[in-house]
Amino acid sequence: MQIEAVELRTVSLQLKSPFRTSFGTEHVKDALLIRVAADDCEGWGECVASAEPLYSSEYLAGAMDVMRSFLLPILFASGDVAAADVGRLLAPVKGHRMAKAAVEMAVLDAELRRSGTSLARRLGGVVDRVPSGVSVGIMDSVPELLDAVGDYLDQGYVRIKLKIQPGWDVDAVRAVRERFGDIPLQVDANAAYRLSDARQLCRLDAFELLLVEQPLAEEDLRQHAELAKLMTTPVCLDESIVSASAAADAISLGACRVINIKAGRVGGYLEAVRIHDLAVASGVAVWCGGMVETGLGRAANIALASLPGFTLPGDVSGSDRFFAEDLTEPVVMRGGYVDVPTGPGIGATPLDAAMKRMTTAKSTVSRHD
Ligand code: OSB
Ligand code: MG
Repeated sequence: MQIEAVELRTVSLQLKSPFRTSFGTEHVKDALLIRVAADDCEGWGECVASAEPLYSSEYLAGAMDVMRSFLLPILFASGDVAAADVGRLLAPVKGHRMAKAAVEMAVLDAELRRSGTSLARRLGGVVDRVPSGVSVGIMDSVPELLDAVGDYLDQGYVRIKLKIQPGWDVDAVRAVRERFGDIPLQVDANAAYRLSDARQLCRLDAFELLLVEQPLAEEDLRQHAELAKLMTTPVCLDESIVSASAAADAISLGACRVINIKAGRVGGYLEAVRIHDLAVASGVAVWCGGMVETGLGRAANIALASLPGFTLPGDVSGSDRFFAEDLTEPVVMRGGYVDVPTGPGIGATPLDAAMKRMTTAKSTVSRHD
């Protein structure tokens, strides 16, 4: 397709409750959305960069700038563009994978809407619903945590992930195990530990967790491999896996037995599928991560999670896990599952009224600007 115009839009969604991780506390979700328009189709992308560069080096205003200054001019100059070409066309620009992923997602959505194909079908999905896990933030107290976990279990979530950090780890996990027994349980440290904390991390081995996610820093592949030798709990990587190449390195180093795949972090849904394929071929389990996406990114993540290698429940919760109101029809979790969208493209579209209310800024870049 020949892209004629691109709309960049920031939206702000109120969170139902603050979401606290080892790197900060979010009260609102600020997202960057991109809409590409060609003469016979349009498509939506969502950029997972946060307002501040605390999870990774990318951040929302930076993503918007790199799109406007570098990524979109390349697409406009490229004439007829297919989604499968976007990664290669944007490769001369180093890094900025979250921005690139959003651009590719929008082109992919447009292409699939035009052909009437769902994203799940295009990526190779094999199921029509996927099990739904929930990520539970750090709380002020253990009783508060137990209330939150109890509520999610009552709603039907099939797997609980606890955010941890030094000072909020073994006691929190023990309390959840004692209250709720043998539930599928895992933890996510968002790089809050160092290899010298190995003794404390090994204390988690007593609780038969499914995995410990990203205990050490993004760059510390070798140190994750050292830690993995010391722990019986499987080490899972999130932040460290920025590409299929990084995944191949991590696997061959023995740095992880499990990978959290987030399309935004790795430069797009097509690279996400390559990591899935590589992991399956290597006997590494994968699951679909989340970045508190709106209904757009949430729908696309569920499509990705329908591929056969996603053998562990993902952070693919219902919209109401985070938002009282989403900007699309909400993703609904029922009986522990969310349905894989079947409509053309990502299978979700913004609702005009909600979108209008939630928009904080909007601009358009055209081929002829
Ligand atoms: O590390 O998985 C993470 C949310 C924002 C940034 C990083 C992470 C998260 C989550 C997933 O834990 C939350 C979700 O979208 O369900
Ligand atoms: Mg994580």
